[in-house]
Amino acid sequence: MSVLVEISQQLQKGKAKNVKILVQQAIDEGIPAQEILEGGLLHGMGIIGEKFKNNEVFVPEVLVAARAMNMGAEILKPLLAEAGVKASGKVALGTVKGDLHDIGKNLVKMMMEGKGLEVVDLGIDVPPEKFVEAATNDNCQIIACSALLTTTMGVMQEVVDAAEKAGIRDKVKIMIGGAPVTQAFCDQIGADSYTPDASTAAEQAAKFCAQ
Ligand code: B1M
Repeated sequence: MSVLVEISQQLQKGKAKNVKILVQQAIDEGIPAQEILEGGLLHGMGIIGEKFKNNEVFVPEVLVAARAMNMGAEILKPLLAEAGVKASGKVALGTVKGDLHDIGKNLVKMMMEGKGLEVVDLGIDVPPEKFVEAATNDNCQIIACSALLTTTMGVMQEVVDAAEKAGIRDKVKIMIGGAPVTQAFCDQIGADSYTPDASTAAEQAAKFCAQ
């Protein structure tokens, strides 16, 4: 059995320790970090997601799988950091109010830091005013919002409105993403960028900061 299949299987079982060992093994075997992330960790998380949807697994199982995912990704962090010219800039990043999903947000953080950007991680369940406050106090060029629920996507509109109200809308770029988010939604709420995955988000953030 390939090590990537094993990573996926152990992640689905929530065996964080084994996932860490296997991720290290995959690195030692010379498998590229991006491949370990996609073919091992995200593959396993995808299967858990399907089972969750079909009521074959429940919140506790998903939580332990999520923990294993985060621990495995942490080992990949230095390797996912890209070589080459580094960007410089500051991003206020968080998962929007009402939403507790943080795996995608953590990946976005990892990729952005890999590009050399400084990330102010506001965590999960972040109200619109907190994004604006952080962007103002920490001089961030970008506000980056993640949402995984159709019921919390709307908070992104509130972030755009809060930035307008605080008079900082022309000073910050607002980036949005997460599974239910689309380009059409981005256009609709007047955000500056929708990106479908963490590495594209990091590339776009670096471009914004270079402007
Ligand atoms: Co939740 N959950 N969950 N969950 N959960 C989903 C999202 C769901 C699709 C499952 C399903 O039914 N199929 C569904 C949402 C349905 C909907 O709204 N349409 C759902 C639900 C319903 C719920 C609860 C309501 C369940 C309940 O309690 N009955 C509840 C809500 C809690 C809350 O937030 N208030 C809930 C709870 C949970 C757990 C706590 C158990 C756990 C989260 C643990 C954690 O995050 N620490 C959890 C998980 C893990 C999932 C699934 C299984 C996996 C999500 C994930 O981490 N994927 C998910 C099913 C699925 O997605 N297939 C599901 C891996 C991650 C890397 O992908 O976050 O999409 P993702 O990030 C991607 C891109 O979207 C993008 O980059 C990443 C890839 O590179 N991206 C950005 C993300 N943010 C970005 C920002 C950007 C740019 C790109 O720019 C700023």
